[in-house]
Amino acid sequence: MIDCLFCKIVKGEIPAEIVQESERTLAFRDINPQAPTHVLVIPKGHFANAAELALADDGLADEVFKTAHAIAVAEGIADTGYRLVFNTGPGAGQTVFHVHGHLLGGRGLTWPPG
Ligand code: D5M
Repeated sequence: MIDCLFCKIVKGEIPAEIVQESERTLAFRDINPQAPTHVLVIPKGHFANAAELALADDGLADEVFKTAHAIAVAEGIADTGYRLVFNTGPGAGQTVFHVHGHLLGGRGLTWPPG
């Protein structure tokens, strides 16, 4: 999608701190981190949100989840605990409409979220 920020990161048109890349997924550090580890995990293909991704290609959703967990292990936060958040829709705080999982950890995380 032409005007999608995360599609531009996938194409290398906008810089990002890449954490992990596979044929179909990309993970990079959030520009405005909310925790010591705050990584965004995305499919390279454009899907507006988590529901669209799961309906279109649930194998790809699986890859996104597995990628997030592998990064949590690599960052040393898998054992203490981490949060994987998919804000879905403006009412939930989604601002970039290319599905992304926020992988958050490295500090105590309270519940409920704001
Ligand atoms: O989350 C969108 C997230 O995207 C938000 O936490 C900031 C992050 N963001 C925005 N621009 C960039 C760039 N250029 N690099 C890395 N991270 C970025 P949402 O759930 O849609 O509110």
